[in-house]
Amino acid sequence: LRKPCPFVPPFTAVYRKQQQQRRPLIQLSAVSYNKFIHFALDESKRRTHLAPSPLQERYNSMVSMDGNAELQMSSFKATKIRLLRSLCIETRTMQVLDFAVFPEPEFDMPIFCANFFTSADVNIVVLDLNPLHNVIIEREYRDKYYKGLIPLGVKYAELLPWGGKLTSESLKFFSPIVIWTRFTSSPEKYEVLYSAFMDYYKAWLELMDQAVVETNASQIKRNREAQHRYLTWRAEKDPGHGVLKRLIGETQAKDLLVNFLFNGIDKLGSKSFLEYFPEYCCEDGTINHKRSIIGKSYESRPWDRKGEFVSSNFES
Ligand code: BLA
Repeated sequence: LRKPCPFVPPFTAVYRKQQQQRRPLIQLSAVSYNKFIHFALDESKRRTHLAPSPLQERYNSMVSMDGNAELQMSSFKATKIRLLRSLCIETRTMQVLDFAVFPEPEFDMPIFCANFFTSADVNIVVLDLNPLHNVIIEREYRDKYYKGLIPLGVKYAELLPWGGKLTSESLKFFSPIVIWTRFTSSPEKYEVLYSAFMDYYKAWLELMDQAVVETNASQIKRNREAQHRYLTWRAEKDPGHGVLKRLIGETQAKDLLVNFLFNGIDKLGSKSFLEYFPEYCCEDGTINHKRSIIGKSYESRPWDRKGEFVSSNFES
């Protein structure tokens, strides 16, 4: 296996030398998402006790079928955290981060979500505190978690502009402060992304600190079902599925999605994908393989600077 590209941060002597000599930087070598994971783990450990997840034993590192990619996985749990897990993929031409934190069902706080895909010419980024409940309809829920974070969202919406049309169904899983963006690699963008990641993660940890345990059984049930629906959606329709399939084959990709990345599908609920999303049902009763039934929409950011959903932007 080829060693992963060494990370060359902008403050190192190597980086400065490259700049001075005006040699073109191989942009990908400047991108490593390990630094993001280290930050998140260190910061989490300052706030809570992270215990290893039982998943760690089975999901730690893998090499792709062609031997060119390394997949690194880690997972933890904590008092309020059902599962904190990360997947980092490094190849000569691609870097991927999939980092998420799922709360225990006794808490209705958002799910932390960082999905970054970097290839030689493009970065595809989703960074969000994915709401557990519908923020377009449930204003109370929206205000509870996002009201204080709108200025943070506005700041980064300017630095990392809206990435254009996307699978319409995805928007229901996003919050008013979602960062959905695409850009070509540069050290500057990488630093902006790192600072956004740090700020969003610190904001999420703050929500975790303040989250009060729910004791009402029907509310807990509602939280559990909402998280189950989210996991069911992502395990079936995640845009990363194709890449994972190419790297490790369909069987292992499906295993990784269902049992590691979106772990909990078999424990948090029993409803099927088609029960949650019946519009995906084909005539023969199977799941439509299309990623989207509605199609792509939302050319521009459908949330205004006050965090209000601007539905007039909807075009399907
Ligand atoms: C593209 N990834 C995308 C897009 C989104 C996301 C919105 C744009 C395409 C689209 O409209 O769907 C991410 N979508 C999300 C997230 C949620 C969602 C986070 O609904 C959460 C609810 N992306 C990854 C991983 C890989 C990856 C792990 O997160 C690879 C292993 C790859 N994402 C990837 C690729 C594309 C993409 C290759 C472009 C191809 C495509 O558009 O399908």
